[in-house]
Amino acid sequence: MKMTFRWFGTGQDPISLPYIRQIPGMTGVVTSLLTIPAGEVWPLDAITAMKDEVTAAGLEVEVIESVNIHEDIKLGLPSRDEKIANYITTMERLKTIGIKCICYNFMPVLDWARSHLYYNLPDGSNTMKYEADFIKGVTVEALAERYAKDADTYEMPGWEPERMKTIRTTLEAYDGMTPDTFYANMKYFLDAIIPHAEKLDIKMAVHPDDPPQPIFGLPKLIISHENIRRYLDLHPSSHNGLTLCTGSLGAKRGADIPAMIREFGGEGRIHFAHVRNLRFENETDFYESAHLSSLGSLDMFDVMKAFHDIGYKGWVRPDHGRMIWDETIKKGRPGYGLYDRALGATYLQGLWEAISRMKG
Ligand SMILES: [Mn+2]
Repeated sequence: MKMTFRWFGTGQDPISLPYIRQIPGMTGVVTSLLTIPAGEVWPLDAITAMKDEVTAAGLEVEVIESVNIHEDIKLGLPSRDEKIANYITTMERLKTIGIKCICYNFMPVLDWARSHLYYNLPDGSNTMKYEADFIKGVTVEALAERYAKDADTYEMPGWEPERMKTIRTTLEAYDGMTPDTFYANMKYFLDAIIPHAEKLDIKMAVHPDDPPQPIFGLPKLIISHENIRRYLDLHPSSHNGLTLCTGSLGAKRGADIPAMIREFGGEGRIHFAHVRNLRFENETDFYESAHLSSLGSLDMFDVMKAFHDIGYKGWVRPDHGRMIWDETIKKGRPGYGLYDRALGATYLQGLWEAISRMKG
């Protein structure tokens, strides 16, 4: 595996590249151009400038998270062809700076959702939390407002004020959409882009829906073993793969994540991994705990063992972390402080080393 760290870009992330480089074992960053709206072609000069900046800091950039898919593609509107063509152009441009993997998601309208961005834990740290009843009782506008207030000057990916202006209409567009239609729209997209991904040798890695249950009446399809199987089968190719996110998939009670790693990873369909823990408070509610197995509901040893057993050579990053050691919003985006993620990265590498050594 290759250990990486998510970085939101200059002006978007208070954590500097030199700090990231000092995390033991860190090989590179996973990044994006947050200011380019979904559906538009990424400017080559901005792509090159990002690459130069990361390289100058002594880090690699091989994975992009994310190149977002325009809503017209998800909805299957006639205008999707133009957006898909733009997507392919962006892929071609990313190839010129050596990008090898693109993480994206097929979540309708909204990216991830949490009830709390800052939930206080007994040790004085705070973390993101999902409380199902809260989400049931809140409007999407009220939640967006809460994020905007809590996240200070940052725009939360997927919850940008610009996107919120038309949120009602977008939500309504999904009224009555059946899973079959949604899968057909996914297939249309994959059939169009995967041949280009193969030609460019860029591994496409879909991120599961987060949380793994319908919210605000929206369909959530990439949430389980069966769904992922169906998605990968829509266009069988080694370049149509998965971002295995333990936190997203693990938020569904009973999910057997090591089994997914062994099956999909064994077929060479896992290209990127987000490895983090979470702790259930009841059947549906959870908070994002520190990475250690003993502090969460997921067994990180079993997860890393499964990756090791399949000979995983792809990219891994620690995922969301708690905010600790006086980390305020000025020091990191919600879930994306420096310290807890750095601790997570070293812990995961410790597990990896132990598993390797024990196998001799
Ligand atoms: Mn994730």
